[in-house]
Amino acid sequence: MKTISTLQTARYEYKPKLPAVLTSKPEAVAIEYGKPTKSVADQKELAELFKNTYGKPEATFVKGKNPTVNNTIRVGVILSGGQAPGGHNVIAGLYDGIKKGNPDSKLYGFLGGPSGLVDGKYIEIKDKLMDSFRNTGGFDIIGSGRTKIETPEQYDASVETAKKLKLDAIVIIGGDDSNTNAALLAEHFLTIGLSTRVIGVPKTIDGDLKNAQIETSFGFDTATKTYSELIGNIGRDANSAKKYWHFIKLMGRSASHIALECALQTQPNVCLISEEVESQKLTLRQVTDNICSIICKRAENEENFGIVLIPEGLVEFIPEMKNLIASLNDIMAKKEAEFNRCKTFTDKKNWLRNELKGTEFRTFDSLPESIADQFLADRDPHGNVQVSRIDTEKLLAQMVETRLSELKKEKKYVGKFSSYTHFFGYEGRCAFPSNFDADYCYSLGYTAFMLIASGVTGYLASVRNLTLPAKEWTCGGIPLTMMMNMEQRHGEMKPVIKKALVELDGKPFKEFAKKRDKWAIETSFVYPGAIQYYGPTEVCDACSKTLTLERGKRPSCKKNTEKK
Ligand code: FBP
Repeated sequence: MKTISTLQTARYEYKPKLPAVLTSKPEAVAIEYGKPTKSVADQKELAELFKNTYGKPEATFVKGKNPTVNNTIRVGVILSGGQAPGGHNVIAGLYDGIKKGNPDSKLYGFLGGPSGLVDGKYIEIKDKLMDSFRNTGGFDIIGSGRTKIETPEQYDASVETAKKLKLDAIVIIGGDDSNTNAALLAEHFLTIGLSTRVIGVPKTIDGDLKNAQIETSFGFDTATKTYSELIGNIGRDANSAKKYWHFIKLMGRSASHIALECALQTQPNVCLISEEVESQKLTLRQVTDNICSIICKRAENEENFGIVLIPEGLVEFIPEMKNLIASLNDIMAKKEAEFNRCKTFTDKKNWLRNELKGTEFRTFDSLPESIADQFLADRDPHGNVQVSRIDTEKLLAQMVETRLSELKKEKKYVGKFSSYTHFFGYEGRCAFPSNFDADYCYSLGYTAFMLIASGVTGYLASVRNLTLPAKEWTCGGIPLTMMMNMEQRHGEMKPVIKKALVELDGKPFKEFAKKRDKWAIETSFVYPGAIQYYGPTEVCDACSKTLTLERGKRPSCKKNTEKK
C-alpha cells in the first residue's frame, strides 16, 4: 500500500465524481441540440460581428452514439486570468477524456496563459505530470496570464501555432474576458477556414460568469469557503478580545458575490453590497455614516468590536467614484502618451485638473493621496481598473475613524474605536479545491473533451443541476455568443460577455437583507472552520449557500448517501 503522508499526496488519489452520462464509454454519449439561441443584448451588432458562430443551439449530452469520438485528436489548453481552485482538475478531466477517446490523442498545455499560444510556448501533458497535479489548487501545471489576443499579429501568430501543432481544438479556461477572447478566436478561425475548434470553460472565483445555463463558475466555492474560514477566525478573535473592528476587503472584482456568500456563511456586523450601494446612489459619506451608525449602536451595548466586509469593487459602484473611474479609463486610453509623460503624482494631478470635469476632479482631490494614486494604476489588458489594488478597506476605516471622532465631540458616540484592515484574495485562489470544485472542474474538463469530440466550436462547457449529487448533474455546452453584449472598453464599443452582478431581487441577497439588521447589533458570528475533504458528505460535499439558495437544497446535504 502507498504511504500517504500529506494532504497533497492524499488528494492525488481522490477520484472526482462525474455526471452519470459521462461515466459511459465516450462512444455511447451523443450530443443533442436545442433551439437556436440569441445574445443577451445587442443581437443585431453581435450577429454581424459573429457571422459564423452567432445563434448556434444549446447542446446537451445524452445516452446514444458518437461515431467519431475515438478518432485521434490533438488539443491545446490554456489557463487564462486569475487563478481559481480546480483549474488542474479541468485539465485532468480533459486529459482523461481525450485519452479514453483514443490513447494516441495528445494534449498540449500553453505556457503562461494566452501568450503561450501567441508565442508558441507549450509542453505536452503526459501521465506523470498530470498525476502530480490532480485535485490540487493553483495553475502552476502550465501557468496563467492575462494577455488579450487582439492585434492582427497576435491572431496570425495564434493561427501559426495551431497549424504547426495541427490542433483539432483549443480549450480556454477563463473568466468573462478570456471567454470573450475564446468567442473571437472561434469566429476568426472559421472565417479564415481553419478547422481548429475553440471551447471555453467557466472559471473565476468572482462568481460573475453565470446565467441560467452556467450555474456557477468554478473556484467560487473553494475561495469563499477559504475566506469564510479566515473571517470566522477573525470573528472569534474579535469576540474574545472585544477591542477591534476589522475591515475586510474581499476579492471579486466588480460583483459582490464573494462578499455576499461570505456574509451568508459568517454573519458579520456589516457587509456592503456594491450593487445595492449603486441602486441607492449612496455617496462615500453615506456609506461611512451607515457603518458609523452600527458602530455607535454596538458601543451603547459596550460591544466595541465587529466585522465589516467590503467587496473589492465597491468604489466602482459609488456614483461619484464610478464617473471618476469611467472618465479616467477613457482619458488614460485616449491620451496614454500624455499621461505617461507625467512622472510624479503631483504632475498627474495637475494634468488631470484640466482633463477631468470639475465635479470629477473634486472627487479625485478629496481622496487621500495614496488612494488617489491607486486610481491611476495601469488598467488590465482588458481595460479594467485593477480594483484589487485600491485600498478601499483602509479608505473606509480612515473615514469611519474621522467621523466617529466628530460624533464623539457631539456626544453621539460613547465607544472606543480601534481598527485593523485586511484584504483576502490571493489566500483563496489556489487553495486545494473543495470536493465540490474538484468534481465540478473534472466534469467541466471531461465535458470540454466531449464538445471537441462532437465537432462544435465557440461553445462554453456547461455542467448543471449542481445542487444535486454529481451523478445527477447534466452537461453540454452553450454558445459563447449567447452570453454577450456590447460594452465600452478602452474608449470603444466592443463585444464582451456580460458580467453577472448580484441581483437585489435574487434569493441570496434577500436572505442576507432579511437577517443583516440582527447581525449588525447582536453578535451572531458563525465560525465555518477549514474546508473538509474527508468525512460526512453533508460537511464535505456541501455547495455554496449562493448556489443552494439560487437552485434549491442539495438532497445529499441532508443525508449521507453518496459513497466516496
Ligand atoms: P479573473 O476574473 O481572471 O478570474 O480574476 C479574478 C481576480 O482574482 C479578481 O477577483 C481580482 O480583482 C483580480 O483577479 C486580481 O488580478 P491579478 O491576479 O492580476 O492581481
